[in-house]
Amino acid sequence: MARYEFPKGFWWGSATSATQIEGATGKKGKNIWDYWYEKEPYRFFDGVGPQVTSDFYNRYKEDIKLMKEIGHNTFRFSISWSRLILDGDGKVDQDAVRFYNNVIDELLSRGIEPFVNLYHFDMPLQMQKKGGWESREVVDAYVRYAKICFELFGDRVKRWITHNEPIVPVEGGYLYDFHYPNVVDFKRAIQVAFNTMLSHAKAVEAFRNAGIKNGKIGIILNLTPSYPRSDNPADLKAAEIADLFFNKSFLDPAVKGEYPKKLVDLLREHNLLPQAKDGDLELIKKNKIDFLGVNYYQPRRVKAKSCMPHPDAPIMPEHFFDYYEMPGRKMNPYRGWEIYEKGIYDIMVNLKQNYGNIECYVSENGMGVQDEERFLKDGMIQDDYRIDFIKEHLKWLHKAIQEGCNVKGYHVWTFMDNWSWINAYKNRYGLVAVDLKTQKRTLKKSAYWMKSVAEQNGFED
Ligand code: BGP
Repeated sequence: MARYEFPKGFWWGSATSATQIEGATGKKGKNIWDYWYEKEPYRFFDGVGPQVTSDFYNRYKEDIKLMKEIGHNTFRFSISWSRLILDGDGKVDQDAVRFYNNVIDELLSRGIEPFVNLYHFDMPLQMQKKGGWESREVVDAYVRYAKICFELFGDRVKRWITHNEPIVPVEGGYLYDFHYPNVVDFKRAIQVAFNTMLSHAKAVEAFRNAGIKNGKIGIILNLTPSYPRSDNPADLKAAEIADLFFNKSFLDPAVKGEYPKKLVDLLREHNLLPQAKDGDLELIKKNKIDFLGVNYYQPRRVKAKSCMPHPDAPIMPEHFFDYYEMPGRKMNPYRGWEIYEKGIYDIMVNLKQNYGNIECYVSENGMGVQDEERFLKDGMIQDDYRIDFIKEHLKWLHKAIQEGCNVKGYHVWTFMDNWSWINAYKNRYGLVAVDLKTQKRTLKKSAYWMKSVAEQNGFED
């Protein structure tokens, strides 16, 4: 048996987002999810939309009590932009202010530090109508919203996050058709990515000007490492390009304040560079983050292309590489994602070696499983597979820390079963089960396991 002990003060907790747990109850402006569901409910698993989800809006007290019971010392949630400012750019809604104040105060009263994220895939509908992240006007509205949040909650919230996985709305909304507005256009996708990064840098600047005492600001990125099929130079090149597109495109400007030259050259060569204004790049350069959140679920395996793309097909990132299914890989069949625990270690070592060992933490890691009632025994879901998943990732994380990586904590995705975008409630990720008919919460076996890990600041195995 080995003992895996984590550094003193390690953050143990979980993460979630507004649209996935709150429910669209109370006074709330529509966001793109409310709207898309109204328009195309058949795009969502079993036709379940975002109206009710896990009803956190009404049950936050009970939920926060449970978080404490299972040993959380930190918890990340997001503010819904379209709840706080119904149309995204107008009046601040006082009911929303009360709600978020209550959530923050409740967490603090239980000794759980709130980490607050400003944007988790949930563009207010009125802002999308103005062009979403393609529009500079929307970037400015986001910065105004960020400032309002710093003013309202900055006296108590010390850990701020500008965006969660900003590349996902780019992929989902502008490349691969799994977020509204369902555009397929690489050039527009790149503009969206650039403007999102700009909004991030402007929010960091606003944060510095807000002078929040002891406050830190960061961004959360899904740093999916790109592993080449082989050492063949063609495979290595394919992996390098995938890494530029999907990791360095946000990681480098956020941490180093600069886009990688190779990425800029590649985009220029294909006439894909986004429009920027004078001063944009300086702004990004000046406003680097204090800390980084790393979401990790799966690796990205790539190989050199085997066929030329069809000349009539729109140019896509896959113009430059093919995906590779490694024989023998371990899979989560429900989500269709490979499980590769060592990836979490590789990410951390990369941050240490190439990104100044920036302060970071695992901001999401978890396993979604379908039909979990199958594992119900003695009134509890016996989710040993989830315990194994978390444990094996934690072992690699522990090794990274032993080797000097600056990792401050680990957040599970997620505290309780929640609404997974178009997958709705298909795959359950929670440490706590939610009965969708009654909204009853029941701890799963993994919740007890996480509790003991948090209490002992580690585990034996
Ligand atoms: C991340 C998101 C989360 C969450 C998680 C699980 O990309 O930040 O919002 O949903 O993935 O993925 P999914 O819900 O698609 O199964």
